[in-house]
Amino acid sequence: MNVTAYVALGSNLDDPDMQLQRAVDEIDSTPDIRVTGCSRLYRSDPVGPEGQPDYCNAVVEIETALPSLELLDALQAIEQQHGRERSLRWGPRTLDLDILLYSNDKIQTARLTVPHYQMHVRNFVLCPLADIVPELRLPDGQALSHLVEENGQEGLSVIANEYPWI
Ligand code: ROI
Repeated sequence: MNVTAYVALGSNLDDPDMQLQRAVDEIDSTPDIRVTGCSRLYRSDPVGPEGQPDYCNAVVEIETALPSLELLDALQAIEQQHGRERSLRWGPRTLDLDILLYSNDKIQTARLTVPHYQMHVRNFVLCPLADIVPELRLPDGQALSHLVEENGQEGLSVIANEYPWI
């Protein structure tokens, strides 16, 4: 277990709190991945097409022995188990697992971009990440605390403090 990474969780279908709670347990049960930190649980206004339900969002810190693309495979397998269908761009989803950061790496491949390409403008990712590592700097040197301040808290509320959330 030699790499620290951060994974964002999001859901707005089929009991979102439960989707996220189960996903954390499944990530922790995956061989070569251990969950080492967990944010508070948030409710957030949907970004993207209007008329979809509110989201639940959270972030976990993991330690992993998996290379980044194998980690992506493992997370996508968990998404599939939750009935995730990749149909509508920015549409509602039962479970979204995004690799935000993988060590201090910058990764640019067809399947994976790390840091996540929109994390610096999404408060529903930045705030939960700051619950776990408030002092973090992104690979480009930007302070997470600065990004949190810049993006504010609009549309975001805490619905549970400690994991297990429900
Ligand atoms: N909006 C919110 N609030 N939370 C999400 O996790 C989320 N995920 C997405 C899109 C559709 C962009 N909007 C979201 O993928």
